[in-house]
Amino acid sequence: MTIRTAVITGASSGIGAATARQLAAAGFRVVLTARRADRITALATELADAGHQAVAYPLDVTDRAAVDAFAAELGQQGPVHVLINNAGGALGADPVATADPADWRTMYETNVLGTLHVTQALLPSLTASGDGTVLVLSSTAALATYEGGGGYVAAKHGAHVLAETLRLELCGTPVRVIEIAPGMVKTEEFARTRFRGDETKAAAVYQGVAEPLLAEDIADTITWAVTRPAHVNVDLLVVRPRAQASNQKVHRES
Ligand code: 8X3
Repeated sequence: MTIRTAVITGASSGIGAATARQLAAAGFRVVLTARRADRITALATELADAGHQAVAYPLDVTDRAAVDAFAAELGQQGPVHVLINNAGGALGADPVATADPADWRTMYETNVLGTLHVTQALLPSLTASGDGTVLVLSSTAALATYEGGGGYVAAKHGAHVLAETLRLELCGTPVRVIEIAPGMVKTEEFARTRFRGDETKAAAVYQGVAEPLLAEDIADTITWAVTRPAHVNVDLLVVRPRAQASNQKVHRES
Protein backbone atom coordinates (compact mmCIF):
# COMPACT_ATOMS: atom_id res chain seq x y z
CA MET A 1 0.00 0.00 0.00
CA THR A 2 1.33 3.46 -0.85
CA ILE A 3 2.09 5.70 2.06
CA ARG A 4 -0.42 8.49 2.59
CA THR A 5 0.71 12.10 2.83
CA ALA A 6 -0.58 14.56 5.41
CA VAL A 7 0.18 18.28 5.31
CA ILE A 8 0.05 20.07 8.65
CA THR A 9 0.09 23.87 8.85
CA GLY A 10 1.31 25.58 11.99
CA ALA A 11 3.39 22.49 12.77
CA SER A 12 6.07 24.38 14.70
CA SER A 13 4.47 24.00 18.15
CA GLY A 14 1.39 23.07 20.13
CA ILE A 15 -1.44 21.18 18.46
CA GLY A 16 0.27 21.25 15.04
CA ALA A 17 3.50 19.68 16.28
CA ALA A 18 1.64 17.11 18.39
CA THR A 19 -0.52 16.22 15.38
CA ALA A 20 2.55 15.79 13.19
CA ARG A 21 4.00 13.35 15.73
CA GLN A 22 0.80 11.34 16.02
CA LEU A 23 0.07 11.20 12.29
CA ALA A 24 3.66 10.10 11.64
CA ALA A 25 3.23 7.38 14.27
CA ALA A 26 -0.02 6.38 12.52
CA GLY A 27 1.95 5.77 9.31
CA PHE A 28 1.52 8.99 7.38
CA ARG A 29 4.30 10.77 5.53
CA VAL A 30 4.02 14.17 7.17
CA VAL A 31 4.75 17.51 5.53
CA LEU A 32 5.36 20.11 8.22
CA THR A 33 4.73 23.74 7.40
CA ALA A 34 5.11 26.89 9.51
CA ARG A 35 6.90 30.20 9.33
CA ARG A 36 9.61 29.13 11.77
CA ALA A 37 11.93 26.96 9.69
CA ASP A 38 14.21 26.01 12.57
CA ARG A 39 11.38 24.46 14.57
CA ILE A 40 9.83 22.38 11.80
CA THR A 41 13.25 21.28 10.56
CA ALA A 42 14.10 20.04 14.06
CA LEU A 43 10.76 18.24 14.29
CA ALA A 44 11.20 16.64 10.86
CA THR A 45 14.65 15.43 11.91
CA GLU A 46 13.24 14.04 15.16
CA LEU A 47 10.56 12.13 13.25
CA ALA A 48 12.96 10.89 10.58
CA ASP A 49 15.35 9.67 13.28
CA ALA A 50 12.44 7.70 14.72
CA GLY A 51 11.96 5.98 11.35
CA HIS A 52 9.10 8.11 10.02
CA GLN A 53 8.82 10.01 6.74
CA ALA A 54 8.79 13.72 7.47
CA VAL A 55 9.75 16.83 5.55
CA ALA A 56 9.76 20.48 6.57
CA TYR A 57 8.58 23.28 4.31
CA PRO A 58 8.78 26.84 5.69
CA LEU A 59 5.57 28.61 4.76
CA ASP A 60 3.48 31.62 5.69
CA VAL A 61 -0.11 30.62 4.93
CA THR A 62 -1.11 34.26 4.44
CA ASP A 63 1.29 34.53 1.47
CA ARG A 64 -0.73 33.20 -1.45
CA ALA A 65 2.15 33.12 -3.92
CA ALA A 66 4.24 31.10 -1.47
CA VAL A 67 1.34 28.72 -0.84
CA ASP A 68 0.90 28.16 -4.58
CA ALA A 69 4.63 27.50 -5.00
CA PHE A 70 4.48 25.03 -2.11
CA ALA A 71 1.53 23.21 -3.68
CA ALA A 72 3.27 23.02 -7.06
CA GLU A 73 6.43 21.56 -5.52
CA LEU A 74 4.48 19.11 -3.40
CA GLY A 75 2.38 18.06 -6.38
CA GLN A 76 5.49 16.69 -8.07
CA GLN A 77 5.95 14.27 -5.18
CA GLY A 78 2.53 12.62 -5.49
CA PRO A 79 -0.95 13.25 -4.13
CA VAL A 80 -1.82 14.78 -0.79
CA HIS A 81 -4.37 12.76 1.15
CA VAL A 82 -4.89 14.83 4.29
CA LEU A 83 -4.67 18.55 4.95
CA ILE A 84 -4.68 19.71 8.56
CA ASN A 85 -5.48 23.44 8.61
CA ASN A 86 -4.09 24.22 12.03
CA ALA A 87 -2.27 27.54 11.54
CA GLY A 88 -3.99 30.42 13.29
CA GLY A 89 -4.46 31.84 16.74
CA ALA A 90 -5.69 34.73 18.83
CA LEU A 91 -4.37 38.26 19.24
CA GLY A 92 -5.71 40.28 22.12
CA ALA A 93 -8.82 39.99 24.29
CA ASP A 94 -10.06 43.54 23.99
CA PRO A 95 -13.71 44.60 23.91
CA VAL A 96 -15.19 45.42 20.52
CA ALA A 97 -15.33 49.07 21.60
CA THR A 98 -11.57 49.40 21.87
CA ALA A 99 -9.99 46.49 19.97
CA ASP A 100 -7.29 47.24 17.43
CA PRO A 101 -8.63 46.63 13.90
CA ALA A 102 -5.13 45.50 12.92
CA ASP A 103 -5.47 42.55 15.31
CA TRP A 104 -8.80 41.63 13.76
CA ARG A 105 -7.26 41.80 10.30
CA THR A 106 -4.33 39.59 11.30
CA MET A 107 -6.63 37.02 12.87
CA TYR A 108 -8.85 36.94 9.80
CA GLU A 109 -5.84 36.57 7.54
CA THR A 110 -4.31 33.69 9.48
CA ASN A 111 -7.39 31.77 10.63
CA VAL A 112 -9.61 32.25 7.58
CA LEU A 113 -7.62 33.35 4.53
CA GLY A 114 -4.67 31.13 5.47
CA THR A 115 -7.02 28.15 5.58
CA LEU A 116 -8.61 29.26 2.31
CA HIS A 117 -5.23 29.62 0.57
CA VAL A 118 -3.87 26.21 1.51
CA THR A 119 -7.18 24.45 0.93
CA GLN A 120 -7.62 25.96 -2.53
CA ALA A 121 -4.03 25.21 -3.50
CA LEU A 122 -4.13 21.56 -2.38
CA LEU A 123 -7.69 20.70 -3.35
CA PRO A 124 -6.76 19.37 -6.82
CA SER A 125 -4.21 17.05 -5.25
CA LEU A 126 -6.59 15.99 -2.46
CA THR A 127 -9.24 15.20 -5.08
CA ALA A 128 -6.77 13.33 -7.29
CA SER A 129 -5.79 11.16 -4.32
CA GLY A 130 -9.22 9.54 -4.63
CA ASP A 131 -9.73 9.78 -0.85
CA GLY A 132 -8.92 13.21 0.52
CA THR A 133 -9.55 14.85 3.86
CA VAL A 134 -9.60 18.56 4.61
CA LEU A 135 -9.55 19.17 8.35
CA VAL A 136 -10.22 22.62 9.78
CA LEU A 137 -9.10 23.16 13.34
CA SER A 138 -11.53 25.78 14.56
CA SER A 139 -12.44 26.34 18.19
CA THR A 140 -15.39 26.52 20.52
CA ALA A 141 -14.97 30.22 19.69
CA ALA A 142 -16.27 29.24 16.25
CA LEU A 143 -19.64 28.37 17.72
CA ALA A 144 -20.36 30.89 20.49
CA THR A 145 -18.94 34.20 21.61
CA TYR A 146 -17.73 35.67 24.90
CA GLU A 147 -16.74 39.11 26.16
CA GLY A 148 -13.29 40.04 24.90
CA GLY A 149 -13.43 37.30 22.27
CA GLY A 150 -14.55 39.60 19.45
CA GLY A 151 -11.90 39.41 16.77
CA TYR A 152 -10.87 35.82 17.49
CA VAL A 153 -14.48 34.66 17.70
CA ALA A 154 -15.30 36.40 14.42
CA ALA A 155 -12.32 34.80 12.70
CA LYS A 156 -13.07 31.32 14.03
CA HIS A 157 -16.72 31.71 13.01
CA GLY A 158 -15.30 32.44 9.55
CA ALA A 159 -13.25 29.25 9.60
CA HIS A 160 -16.34 27.32 10.71
CA VAL A 161 -18.38 28.71 7.83
CA LEU A 162 -15.57 27.92 5.39
CA ALA A 163 -15.65 24.29 6.54
CA GLU A 164 -19.44 24.03 6.41
CA THR A 165 -19.66 25.61 2.97
CA LEU A 166 -16.83 23.53 1.55
CA ARG A 167 -18.48 20.34 2.80
CA LEU A 168 -21.64 21.24 0.91
CA GLU A 169 -19.72 22.13 -2.23
CA LEU A 170 -17.55 18.99 -2.21
CA CYS A 171 -20.44 16.60 -1.65
CA GLY A 172 -20.14 13.97 -4.38
CA THR A 173 -16.37 14.28 -4.67
CA PRO A 174 -13.90 11.99 -2.89
CA VAL A 175 -12.96 14.69 -0.36
CA ARG A 176 -14.48 14.97 3.10
CA VAL A 177 -14.36 18.01 5.35
CA ILE A 178 -13.83 17.61 9.09
CA GLU A 179 -13.99 20.36 11.69
CA ILE A 180 -12.53 19.90 15.14
CA ALA A 181 -13.50 22.61 17.64
CA PRO A 182 -11.41 22.53 20.81
CA GLY A 183 -12.21 24.42 23.97
CA MET A 184 -9.54 25.20 26.56
CA VAL A 185 -6.23 23.68 25.47
CA LYS A 186 -3.11 24.55 27.42
CA THR A 187 -0.25 24.92 24.97
CA GLU A 188 3.05 26.71 25.33
CA GLU A 189 2.08 29.54 22.99
CA PHE A 190 -1.68 30.11 22.52
CA ALA A 191 -2.37 32.34 25.53
CA ARG A 192 1.12 33.85 25.55
CA THR A 193 0.66 35.00 21.96
CA ARG A 194 -2.84 36.25 22.66
CA PHE A 195 -1.56 38.40 25.54
CA ARG A 196 1.63 39.43 23.69
CA GLY A 197 4.05 37.73 26.03
CA ASP A 198 2.33 38.75 29.29
CA GLU A 199 2.92 35.56 31.31
CA THR A 200 0.61 36.64 34.15
CA LYS A 201 -2.37 37.14 31.86
CA ALA A 202 -1.53 33.95 29.97
CA ALA A 203 -1.34 31.91 33.18
CA ALA A 204 -4.67 33.35 34.39
CA VAL A 205 -6.46 31.65 31.48
CA TYR A 206 -5.71 28.22 33.00
CA GLN A 207 -5.56 29.29 36.66
CA GLY A 208 -7.20 26.74 38.96
CA VAL A 209 -8.23 24.44 36.10
CA ALA A 210 -7.05 21.04 37.25
CA GLU A 211 -6.76 19.47 33.84
CA PRO A 212 -7.11 21.66 30.77
CA LEU A 213 -6.76 19.78 27.51
CA LEU A 214 -3.25 19.38 26.15
CA ALA A 215 -2.08 19.53 22.55
CA GLU A 216 -1.78 15.74 22.58
CA ASP A 217 -5.48 15.38 23.40
CA ILE A 218 -6.45 17.31 20.27
CA ALA A 219 -3.82 15.54 18.16
CA ASP A 220 -5.37 12.28 19.32
CA THR A 221 -8.83 13.49 18.26
CA ILE A 222 -7.53 14.67 14.90
CA THR A 223 -5.71 11.40 14.26
CA TRP A 224 -8.82 9.42 15.16
CA ALA A 225 -11.01 11.52 12.86
CA VAL A 226 -8.74 11.34 9.81
CA THR A 227 -8.16 7.60 10.17
CA ARG A 228 -11.87 6.71 10.05
CA PRO A 229 -12.88 4.79 6.91
CA ALA A 230 -13.25 7.05 3.87
CA HIS A 231 -17.07 6.96 3.89
CA VAL A 232 -17.23 8.24 7.49
CA ASN A 233 -17.25 12.03 7.76
CA VAL A 234 -16.86 13.48 11.25
CA ASP A 235 -18.49 16.79 10.35
CA LEU A 236 -17.90 18.69 13.58
CA LEU A 237 -16.44 17.55 16.85
CA VAL A 238 -16.40 19.78 19.94
CA VAL A 239 -13.77 18.80 22.51
CA ARG A 240 -13.49 20.46 25.91
CA PRO A 241 -11.84 19.59 29.20
CA ARG A 242 -14.26 18.09 31.74
CA ALA A 243 -13.85 21.25 33.82
CA GLN A 244 -15.27 23.43 31.04
CA ALA A 245 -18.98 23.20 30.20
CA SER A 246 -19.14 26.25 27.93
CA ASN A 247 -16.79 29.04 26.86
CA GLN A 248 -17.44 30.85 30.13
CA LYS A 249 -18.49 28.04 32.47
CA VAL A 250 -15.15 26.82 33.79
CA HIS A 251 -14.61 25.05 37.10
CA ARG A 252 -11.57 26.53 38.87
CA GLU A 253 -10.15 25.21 42.13
CA SER A 254 -8.84 28.10 44.17
C1 8X3 B 1 -9.43 28.60 22.11
C2 8X3 B 1 -10.67 28.59 22.92
O1 8X3 B 1 -11.97 29.88 24.70
O2 8X3 B 1 -9.75 30.70 24.17
O3 8X3 B 1 -9.68 28.38 20.77
O4 8X3 B 1 -11.57 31.02 22.64
S1 8X3 B 1 -10.99 30.11 23.62
